Amino acid sequence: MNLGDRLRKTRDALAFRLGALFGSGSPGFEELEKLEEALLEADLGWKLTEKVIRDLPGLCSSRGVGMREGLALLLESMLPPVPEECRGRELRVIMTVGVNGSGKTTTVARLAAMYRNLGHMTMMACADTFRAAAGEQLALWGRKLDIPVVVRSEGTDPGAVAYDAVASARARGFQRLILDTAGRLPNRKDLLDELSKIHRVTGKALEGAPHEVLLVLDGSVGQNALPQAEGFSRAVPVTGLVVTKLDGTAKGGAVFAMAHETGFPIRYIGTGEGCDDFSVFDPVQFTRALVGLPDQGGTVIR
Ligand SMILES: Nc1nc2c(ncn2[C@@H]2O[C@H](COP(=O)(O)OP(=O)(O)OP(=O)(O)O)[C@@H](O)[C@H]2O)c(=O)[nH]1
Ligand SMILES: [Mg+2]
Repeated sequence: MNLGDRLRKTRDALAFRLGALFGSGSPGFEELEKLEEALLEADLGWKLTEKVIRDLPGLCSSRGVGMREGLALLLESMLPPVPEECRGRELRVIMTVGVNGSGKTTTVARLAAMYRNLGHMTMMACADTFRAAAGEQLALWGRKLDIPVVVRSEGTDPGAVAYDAVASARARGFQRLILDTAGRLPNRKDLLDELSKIHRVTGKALEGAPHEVLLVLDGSVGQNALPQAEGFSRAVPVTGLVVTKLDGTAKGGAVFAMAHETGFPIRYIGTGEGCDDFSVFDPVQFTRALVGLPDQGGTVIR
């Protein structure tokens, strides 16, 4: 299944509905009105939708492209650049944060599998000692993927788990440690303080760690992602976003609003429940898939 198919719901809402509009040449008033409606429905948000409607006609004529190409170019330009994946062999710690059920644990397993497949010695650690069965959930992924997992009993201080996991990864020569944390609401000061502490303690175990803090967002929350990003970045220095569950929503346009408004690059996307339903985010590929343009020479336009 290609990316366009996995993003089917949003793609259909945007591209399929607009199939008739996407002719060649500059869009007229009526076409723009219908486009506006479709973009709002895909949860692009008012601000970005307005920008598209304002800039699209000019862009189409100055670049000599059709509406579909022009829309792809405009949407791409709203995404912050994605940093290169670090290929270094020294230990890097990656921490996931987010609200309850956003897909953190699944993301930890997927990232661990990705790094292992890139040839890095990888381990996972469960700093969610709050939710019953959180450790078992990660341990299950560990057995399935054959990747070691650090798990401590429920109620253990999550900072202590993080510290021990980093110390153990260092001592055993691991190159990637992916840290899972408990789900929490971004308006709970006590829980955000706990997160700050996990972050701080990790840095004590290894200078510069965690090297990445990934905020995991459920793609279907749409515009509500913005207060989450604000809340979490008050507690920890978020370095990027992971947007999950994009298979189950027609609101994939929110991805652009999330990235544009927060300024955080989108690093990975989840498009299903399996370990493989996960991609490194590629702004061009994603945008083209959403508006129904072929990825590389294929025929996707509908
Ligand atoms: N359809 C779909 N489901 C997903 C995706 N990512 C995660 N899920 C599902 O979402 C549910 C919650 O995922 P978890 O990874 O346990 O979420 P979490 O953030 O760790 O949850 P807490 O630890 O309780 O806060 C599980 O049923 C996952 O299978 C995705 O990209 N698409
Ligand atoms: Mg979890």
